[in-house]
Parts: sequence; structure tokens; C-alpha cells
Amino acid sequence: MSKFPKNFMWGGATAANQLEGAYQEGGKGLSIADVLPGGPDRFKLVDEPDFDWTIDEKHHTYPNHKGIDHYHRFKEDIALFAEMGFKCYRFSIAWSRIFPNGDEKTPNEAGLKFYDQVIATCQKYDIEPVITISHYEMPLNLVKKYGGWKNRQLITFYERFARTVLTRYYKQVKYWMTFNEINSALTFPVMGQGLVASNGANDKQNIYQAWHNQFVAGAKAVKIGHELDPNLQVGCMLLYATTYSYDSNPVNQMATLEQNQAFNHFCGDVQVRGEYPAYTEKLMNKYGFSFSDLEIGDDDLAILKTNPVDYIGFSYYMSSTVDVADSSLEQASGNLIGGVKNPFLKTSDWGWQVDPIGLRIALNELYNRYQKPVFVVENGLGAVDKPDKNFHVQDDYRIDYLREHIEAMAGAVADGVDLMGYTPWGCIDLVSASTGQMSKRYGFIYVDLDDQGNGTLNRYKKASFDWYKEVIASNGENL
Ligand code: BGP
Repeated sequence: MSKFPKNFMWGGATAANQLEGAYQEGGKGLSIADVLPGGPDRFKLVDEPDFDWTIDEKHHTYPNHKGIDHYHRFKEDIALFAEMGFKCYRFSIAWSRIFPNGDEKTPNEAGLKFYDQVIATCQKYDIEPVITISHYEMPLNLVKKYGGWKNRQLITFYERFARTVLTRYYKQVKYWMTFNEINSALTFPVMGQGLVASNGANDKQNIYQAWHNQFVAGAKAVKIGHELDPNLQVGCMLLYATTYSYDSNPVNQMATLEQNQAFNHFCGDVQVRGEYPAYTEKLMNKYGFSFSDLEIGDDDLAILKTNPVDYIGFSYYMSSTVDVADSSLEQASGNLIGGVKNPFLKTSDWGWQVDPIGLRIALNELYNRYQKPVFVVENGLGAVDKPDKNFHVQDDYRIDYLREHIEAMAGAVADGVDLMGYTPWGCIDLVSASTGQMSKRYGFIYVDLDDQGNGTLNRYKKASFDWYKEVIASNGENL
């Protein structure tokens, strides 16, 4: 008998701004992702106080403008996913294709037509679409004119966007997520919240205010979804980094508990339980403000309470290790949420600490905390692939990484975790979120495109393509 449930959702995940390209076609407006320059300094550049939002083609590349041209090649790409046997495909809808400026009343029909076709192509192959409503992309106008998510008016704009896409697609699409990695705003508030230095990203109160507005907007999307069809599954999406104490020093253990509350659990607690956790005031006091300083609408708390999410989607790439007692310990440079180096773990080419057992722990922690189904909607190894002269990539390192994480998921299922599925990140090579470059690749499919935007854009199957095909066909038995 397979270790995974019969209807386990094997698939892959992408995000509109990282693969579609065609950034000014079909009536699409500019999004925050379109003004992020490529390269490791992309967040620093956009965060300069005098950043003027002008696309400066002379000095910077903008990889998202072209993406991997999925906008024109989605049929070919989805056919390749089908060849691997995908049961589901997680993708996002570019907000700026549907509402180019974010604040208009009428949606852009050409944008909706594009996703009609994407969804129809999935259906042709019996692939279940899983849609992230907002994935690190929001109309630039909402950032410039309204200051991003710290402004309450965004609730109305998001509600309109969510209602538009839910109403259009609820008959074809059962699985939805409200905001990608909502908790990541604590470390990078640019992409998800539209907060940059010039509109107060350095002030933590803005981040918590933005979260509150997103929680309410997300709860409204849950409500709309359930009104359309009570069986619709609308989930949250968290960036989960299993967090260890470096040692048994109670001081480190306490700091670990607090990091878990602040990073891994706060956003999930509100969205899954429908109320702010008991430790909310403590988190806010740390930054010199109080819950009562936030702008909370009369019905907000009731809306949160009555519209919790149906499942917990999360990304898992690495764990984090906390030490506050010994300042001489080496830091884990590259790890998304910092911490010290864990001597038991290897690191990826980008310094992310690879930890498959940490995924089993994450699954247990999340499921036992909330008792709602969990879904690993991102996981994978960003690596520099070296194709041979026929463009074949022998990515055994990626296969090893994925195998170990799938084994960890099987362990969690044996632990009793209700696990819905697995959609490894970047199932086709796409633009990296943190570097804005192509050279950090995750895919089963190689795309001939380099960091300067040169290449044929042709697609080639990597060794991991056939391997994953067999994993799916055997429901996780043949690893
Ligand atoms: C997550 C994001 C994705 C994605 C992935 C890999 O944080 O949801 O959008 O890109 O991480 O990150 P990166 O591309 O920086 O390697």
C-alpha cells in the first residue's frame, strides 16, 4: 500500500510575475514586480528613499518583463506538466492583468481571457488548478498612490479582484489561496505588502497594519468563495521555517519559542483560528506600539472569526536555528530568516540550510496546531544547472533533495498528518524571487535563457523530469 493517500495531489507550482512575461500585453498594468531590477541588490535598490519607480532599462535588467514567456507558451508548458502526470498545477493570477491600476471598477476582460485559457488547458489534461490569488505582485499604482497594504482601501480593491476571479472560475477551480507567504513581510515587505522605505517599510507598525488589512481581505475572499460554493477550499499560504534552539540553554529555548510566534505562527493563528493570538500584544509592544494603535474596522474581528481558511498551504525550503546566548557563533548567511549555522545541515548554493526532517517536523507542528489539512505548495532546490551540448541537465542533486523531502512527507503521513498534496516550486525554470535572475533554477524543465535575457527560450527535460514522472505514477513509492 502506498504511503500517500489515493487522491494525493502531486504537481508543481509557479507564480505569474516570475514566468508569464508579456508585462505590457493584453492590457496589463505595471506591477510592483515589474519595477524590481534583476540582481542580488534588487530589494536594496527599490528600498532607497528616493527610488522613483522609473524603469531604468539602461542600468538594470527587468527579468520579469520577459519571464520565460509563459504567456505565449503556456500550452506547451502545461502539456509538459501533463506528461509528468501532474494531478494539479499551482499558479497565480496577476492582479495587474485583471485590474491594471488596482482601483478601477471594471476588470480587464483580456486578462481574464488569458486565465480562461490556462484553466481550460489544465482541464484538457485533467490537471486540477490551484490558484494563488496574490503572489508577490500587486498593481504598482496601489503602491504609489495608496502606500501599499498599510492602507485600508486595499481591502476593497482586493475584495473586488477576488470576487471577480472567484466568480469567473469557481466552477472550474476548487482550490485557492489568498496571499503567498503572507508572513514573509516581516523580513521583506516589498513584494507582498507593497511597503518600501519611501512609504514606511521600516516601521513595524505598518507591517502589522498591512497584515491586519490582508487578514480581513483574505477572510472576505473565503466568504465570497464559500457563498459561491460551500465546497470551495480557500487556504492561507505561509513561509514555514522549522525553528530549533541551538542548544538546551533555556534562554535559547525561550528565544526559539518567540521566533516561532513572531514568524511561523502569528499569521497562521489569525487566518486559521480566526482571532488574534494571546501573544499579539507582546509582539507589538516589542516595536513600541499596541494592538489598540492599529486601525481596526467595526466588523473586522467578526469577519475574521466567521471566515477562517479551510486548509494551510505552506512553503518549506529550510530550517532556522536560534541562539541569543553566544554571539561568537557563525551566522547562517543566506538563510531567509537568519539565525546561526546548524552544524548538522548542508547548505544549498545560496546558503539555504537543507533539512528534510525539518519538513516532517513542520507538518506535525502545523497539523497538530490547527487540525486542518496541510498542503506543501512549495519546496525545492535552487541550483546552478549545467546543461550539456544537447541541453540535457543531469540534476541528481535536485532528485536527492526532492527524494529526501518526499520521504519526510511520507513520515509525516505515518505520524497522522492530513497532507493534501505536494507542488514543488518552479516546476519549470523561472525567474527567482530573491535574485531576479534565471541562474537560480528549480525546474524539472530547463529553459534556455540566461541572466542577461539571452537564449532561445526552448524547453528541455532534465533528468528529474522522468524521475518525478515515476514518483507520481507510483504515488510516491518509487523514489
Ligand atoms: C518563495 C516564493 C517564490 C519563490 C521561492 C524560491 O519565497 O513564494 O515566489 O521564488 O520562494 O525563492 P527564490 O526564487 O528566491 O529562490
